Amino acid sequence: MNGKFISIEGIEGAGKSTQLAFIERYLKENGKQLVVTREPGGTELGEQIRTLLLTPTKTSMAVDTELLLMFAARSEHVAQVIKPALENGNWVLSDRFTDATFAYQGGGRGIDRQRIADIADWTLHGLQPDLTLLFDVPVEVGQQRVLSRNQGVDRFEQEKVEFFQRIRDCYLQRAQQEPERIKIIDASQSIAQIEAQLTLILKPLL
Ligand code: Z5A
Repeated sequence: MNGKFISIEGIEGAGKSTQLAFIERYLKENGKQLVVTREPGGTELGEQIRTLLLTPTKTSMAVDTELLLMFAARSEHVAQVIKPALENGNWVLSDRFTDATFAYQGGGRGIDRQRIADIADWTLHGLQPDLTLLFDVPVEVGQQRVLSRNQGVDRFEQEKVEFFQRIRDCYLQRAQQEPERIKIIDASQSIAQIEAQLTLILKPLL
């Protein structure tokens, strides 16, 4: 595998989608063959699972169902998209990967981290990003940005501030535990300042 695998993470409204376009442009301008993808999703089946996961429902979804659906979509994503791309020497840029499961289903929903790690070992066989860009903003800032976007809210966006606070804490804790892989971006800054931070991190990888 010669290509690099980059994931981007953060709470809602952190600016991942906005900066994904910048990262894509930057890497392509620097000659990288890049596959841009997302989770949950990235494959036909994965996008169907995404709809199940994000569509608000009248009854609540059991937390284990949510966890297993995330990994079902990811398993398909790895087999159909990520592994083949890396094996062909391409780079992969994924809007979210397994850190999101530790943050949302672990931190947010309270599922035991070891259980998540066990499923990750079973389904991913050690695959993890070479680099994870963690877009970090205070929860209130992220929520304000989502509100000002003026779109409908998905099943996760219906959750309370405390849920997102636990997710942010979990992401930051993981970044502390794995500082070589997970780089924190101060995403409360302006778009231009964030692009400058990203360039500093990405340049040495080229
Ligand atoms: N999920 C999970 O639970 N477990 C898992 O394992 C995985 C996922 C893989 C997928 O949603 C949901 O699935 C997610 C976690 C869960 N749920 N939540 N919440 P997603 O990743 O597709 O969507 P999202 O996280 O909700 O993304 P988002 O709301 O689109 O946020 P974003 O991409 O980080 O933000 P954005 O769209 O780039 O920016 C939001 C607005 O702010 C927009 O109007 C921008 O113009 C504006 N913006 C962006 N940057 C700035 C700056 N720097 N200043 C000012 N304004 C800005």
